[in-house]
Amino acid sequence: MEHVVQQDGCPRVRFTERGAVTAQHARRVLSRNWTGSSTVPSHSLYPHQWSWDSAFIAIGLRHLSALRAQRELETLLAAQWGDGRIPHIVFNPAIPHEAYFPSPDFWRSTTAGAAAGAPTRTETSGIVQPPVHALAAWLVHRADPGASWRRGFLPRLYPRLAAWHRYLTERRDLGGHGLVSVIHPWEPGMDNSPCWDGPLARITPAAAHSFRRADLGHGAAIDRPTDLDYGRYVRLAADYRDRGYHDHGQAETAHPFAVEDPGVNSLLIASEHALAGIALALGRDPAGHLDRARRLTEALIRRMWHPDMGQFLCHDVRAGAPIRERGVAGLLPLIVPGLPGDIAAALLRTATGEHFGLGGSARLVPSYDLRGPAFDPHRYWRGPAWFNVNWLLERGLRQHGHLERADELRSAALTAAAASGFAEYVDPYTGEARGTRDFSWTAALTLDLLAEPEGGTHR
Ligand code: 2M8
Repeated sequence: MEHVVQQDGCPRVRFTERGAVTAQHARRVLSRNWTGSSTVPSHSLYPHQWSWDSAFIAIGLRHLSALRAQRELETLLAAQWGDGRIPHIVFNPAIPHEAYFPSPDFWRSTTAGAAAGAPTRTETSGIVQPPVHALAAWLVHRADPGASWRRGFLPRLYPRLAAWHRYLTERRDLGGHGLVSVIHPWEPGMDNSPCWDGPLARITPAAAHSFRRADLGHGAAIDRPTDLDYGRYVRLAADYRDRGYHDHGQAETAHPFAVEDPGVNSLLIASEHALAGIALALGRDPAGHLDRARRLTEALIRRMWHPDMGQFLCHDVRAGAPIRERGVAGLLPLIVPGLPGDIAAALLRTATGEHFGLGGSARLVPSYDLRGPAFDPHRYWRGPAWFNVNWLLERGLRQHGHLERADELRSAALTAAAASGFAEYVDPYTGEARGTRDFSWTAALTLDLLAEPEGGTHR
């Protein structure tokens, strides 16, 4: 039997009976986390708007309300800086500063970011997160093209998304190889991944007494980054702020932490393809976007594909060497349209092998190598399985024709999301909930997976 979830006159989405119960729970989470113009990842741990969270949230919201999904992205993009960057946090002025660290008085975007074109009336952070936004905008549009055209959604978003991609490719090619670099471990979204341990070891941490963490008031210390990690995060962000959030470009960069990450670059490529779709829908020539996607894909393979490891590796720009750690970001190029079939097949072998356990020892794909020396099934991005990552892998597997694997992963993700109370992340072996609960992207991507026809090729 099928159930229909409908809101705000939006498209009718059909869920199976079992799915309908989960969908109702997910919808309730998203309603509670909605602030009127955007969605918080979690009221307790992350009480503002986050950049890539909002993109994933919009992808799920499109099944409930096209209007809310559009507004989610529009609110984020309204805080875009003049230089094109989309800040990783847009602060809600109604939330007290003590609720989250680092708060607006740390980032001081309206003053320190003035030369880079930070908004004058909205407080934001000054770093960025992975560019999932054009992909999200395209999926939101396609869920209800009528509602999108009526509100002029694509014509308004397109120039902003194009400027965002230009910022990344022109200002952030710090290695000079045609790829985007991240300059802070918060930028790739996988904050304390063991992949950053090497490059971070060169950073002198800020003194422990110079800042006060707010996260430990809401989350278990063993699930979170350490104080030493935080000291280094603070040092990097404060130094960037004190340089006016200026990006120097190319290898002689002043950035002490500069890493090319396969996750960030793959998401940019997928989003560049989405931007080509948007351009075409607007009657524009998509060639520039397709060309950029092709060049990025070539650079990604040339610079980060390691056949001996069967996966992509991060590249430490400052050290001039690959980072030989198996982070899950190294599997995310599966999301790249047109990735050569032999590379996609090798990625699948690695995903299903001893390091990531897909369809074997692990319930969901972990954030880091199950066999790695730093693996910890509970600590944040050092092992736990995350729902956005598993959603991306599911989509990538489907895209490359591995439909059975995709169906298995989809089913495992739905079971774990519902059983964990839409946890932020889970133990990859047991599915035990870790981090915060009622987490927005877990709920949103659950809705998206539920809306997908079993055995289908795309959503
Ligand atoms: C986590 O990161 C923030 C800093 O941006 C934090 O630890 O306070 C990460 O999981 C990141 O990927 C996510 O976007 C953010 C909000 O959910 O939380």
